[in-house]
Parts: sequence; structure tokens; C-alpha cells
Amino acid sequence: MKYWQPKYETMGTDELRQLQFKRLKKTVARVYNNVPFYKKKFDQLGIMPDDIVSVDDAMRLPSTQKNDLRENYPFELFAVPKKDVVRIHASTGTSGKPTVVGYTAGDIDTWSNLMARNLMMVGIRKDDVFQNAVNYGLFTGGLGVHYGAEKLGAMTVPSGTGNTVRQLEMMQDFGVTALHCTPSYALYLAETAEEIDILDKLSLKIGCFGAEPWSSNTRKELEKALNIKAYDSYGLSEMFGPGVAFECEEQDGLHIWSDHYLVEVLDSEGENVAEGEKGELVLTSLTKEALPLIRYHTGDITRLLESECACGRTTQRISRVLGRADDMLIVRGINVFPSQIEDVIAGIPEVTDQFQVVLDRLQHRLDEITVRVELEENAFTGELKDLAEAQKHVENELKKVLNIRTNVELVEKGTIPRTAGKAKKIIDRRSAL
Ligand code: DLL
Repeated sequence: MKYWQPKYETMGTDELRQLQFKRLKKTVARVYNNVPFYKKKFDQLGIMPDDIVSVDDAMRLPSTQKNDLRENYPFELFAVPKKDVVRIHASTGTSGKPTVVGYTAGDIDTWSNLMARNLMMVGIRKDDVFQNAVNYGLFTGGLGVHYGAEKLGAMTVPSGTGNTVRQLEMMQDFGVTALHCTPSYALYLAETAEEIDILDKLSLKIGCFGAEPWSSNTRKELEKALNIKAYDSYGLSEMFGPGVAFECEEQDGLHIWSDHYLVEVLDSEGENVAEGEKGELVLTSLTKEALPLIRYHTGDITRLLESECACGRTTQRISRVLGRADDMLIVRGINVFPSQIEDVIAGIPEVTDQFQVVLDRLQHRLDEITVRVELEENAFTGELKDLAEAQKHVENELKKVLNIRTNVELVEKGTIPRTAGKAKKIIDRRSAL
């Protein structure tokens, strides 16, 4: 069996729309009756739950932004009494209060099944040994993925983060076949594995990486270094956490689970973009009990993909995340996505995949963008002769893709901080002035 929940994963269009409608009605009634924030918004728009007579009516509903969660900190958006909440997670905000998310026992079960579905989709089975090398604290990636792996029946190793050499030893000793972590930590694991010469003693087959953007070049790098097939895993705390969308073995976009989420991709005016066009992913949860969210603006830029997937699953599919609606950098009027920089860096063998972008604004001067990259130890055994040549080369490669002149700072390998969590890739000093 290749599906965890075949009924839902391969549902026909009409049946799926009926199910979505039933779940949408329930969600709308739930928020209207239990969350004052939503009742007020519905009333302002003059919409009553009974006005929703088809799935398409969802587009008339009010939207929710990350800031709404902050402003209703910690529990004001919960649709159930506190006694029915069995767990909370939180994500650290870049500014202000963190956003807190809550789960009923039913939510934990739904989420675990969803996660098991994803893990099964990438080929993980009961007889696999699954290492979950992410933070087990308030971050949803730890317990969220862990419960899914257990539900699936895999032997689950809750290794958490840190102590990278020990992590690799565990991989060897326990015969770990599947790994889940952030792509930046996976790169660090691969680098350390090479250093301590343990790579050929590992039995890894499958890697699931997510929680931050990573390019297809990084994918190739990881697949080669760790001898695995690497899958993209997308999710966000506000929609349970990991498991919202995942690649299948076809790796032709990510399946976004339409029985749990209503999907919209909108332009900056809030209008639907044409299929295949870039826009912001906006999601309505259909099965969440403790914290149902209506038309939640994820801030993630993606594209809806057309046509069916060869794997047989009938869900909608989205492209890999192309950037953030809000982390797109504008430098001298040019839009720069950090993922583009990552792509360029990953394509230059003389430097490692670790990078940082520093943005400065000097008085009376145009914005300066500096990309800090690490030189490989053997950088000068090939075509490049010296530091000056290497610097010029990286600058030129970046210019070709970004259409903007960047300063390149070459640093020694290991200088850019490795993190088991989300890497801090952008240092924007412009706002300080
Ligand atoms: O990062 C949930 C997660 C955990 C996903 C483990 C995958 C694996 P948050 O901390 O709330 O939740 O951050 C959510 O991270 O809106 C995206 O901007 C970004 N993100 C998550 N997965 C990907 C991905 C978790 N595969 C935010 N590619 C999201 C690009 C991603 N960005």
C-alpha cells in the first residue's frame, strides 16, 4: 500500500468539493460562534455563516494575518475552552510577541495522520528508522513530525538538535534510514559526516527537509553528499505545523492537502492569480478545532500547478516556496529573493553552501548588498588562482542572476554560524538608520 489514507488522498473532484464544503460550513460556524474576533469581522462584512452555500463563497470571508495572532496573544483566537486544549506551540516572531497556536486531542490526532500520510508518501514505512533532528520545544517541527512518524509505526529517534557528531554516531549505530531536519542543518550534518569520515557507514535513504527555503541546487548537494533522495516539506505553525504540503516521489511540486485546507493564491490586491502565476498562498483550515483560521495569509509566494500528478493523488499541488511576500529584499529598486542567492552560491564549487546577506545604507549612498560566503579549502586547485579572482568570480555569477552589483566577502570555511534551527541569512542594517 502506498497511501496512508487512500480515501482522502485519491478522492474525485466532486466528492472532494462536497467534503470541503461540509468542513468549511463547520469551521465557519465554529469561528463565528466561538471567536469574538471573527464574529466582529463577519458582522462588519455583513456575512452570516448561513450565507456560505458553496466552497467558492469562502472568497467572501474575512482574511487573517499573522499580526492578528499577535494582537490576540496568547489564546484569544482559540475556538475551544482552555480545558480542551492539550498542547500549545509558538513561533518566535522577529518582532513583538510570539504567535501561539493550540491543539485539542482531536487536532493532535488529525495532524499525526496528516504527517504519517506525508512520510508514507516519500516512501517511509514501519520498518524504517527515522531520526528527527529538529528542536523539540515550542517549534512545531519536533513533536509534530515525531507523532506522525510514530503513527506510521517507524522506529523514531527524537534526537533533537545539537551535538552533531553524536547525531551522526546515532545514525550509524541505530541504522537510521530516514532523516528529518532543516536543510541548513542537513548541510552541516553532511559536512561533519565528511570530516569525521562516517559517510560510508550510514544507511540513510530518505531525507525530508523544510521549515526554511532551500534551492534545488542544495537538494542536489544533499542527495549527493548523504546518498539520499531529498524531499521538500512545507508547513507553518498556524496550520498545525509541518505536513501542510509535501513532495511525493514524482517531485513535481508539493501536494497540498485539499481535504484539510482550502487553497488560494492571491496577488497583492487580494485577487486570484491565474493558474501557474506567482502569488501569496492563503489557506483556510478545514479540520482544525482549537485554532481554526480563515483565509490566513501565509506570506509565502508560490504557484498553483495544473494537471494531475503521476503518483495518483488528486490533491492540488503548489510549486516549492519561491520566497516570502515580506522577505523579498528590494535593493536599489531591484527585487532580490534570498533563494536566488542561495542558488548561485550552491552552483559555485569553490565556495560552501553557507551564506549571509548583509544590507547597508550609508548616508547619501545607494544601498549596498554584501554576500558573505565561505571559501572551500581546496578552492584554488582548479581554475581560480587567488582570493581576488575568486571574489570577482562570485561577484560576476551573482550579477548574472540578480542584475545588481553585489560586494562579495570571502570568509574561512566554518565562519558563518551553523544552526540547527532556521538560519539567519539576512542581516538588514538599513532600518537602523
Ligand atoms: O517551520 C513548520 C515546519 C516544520 C515545516 C518542519 C517543515 C518542517 P513556522 O516556524 O511557523 O513553521 O514557519 C513557517 O517557514 O510560512 C515558510 O515561510 C517557512 N517554510 C516552512 N517550510 C518551508 C519550505 C514551520 N519547505 C514558515 N520551504 C512558512 C520554504 C518554508 N519555506
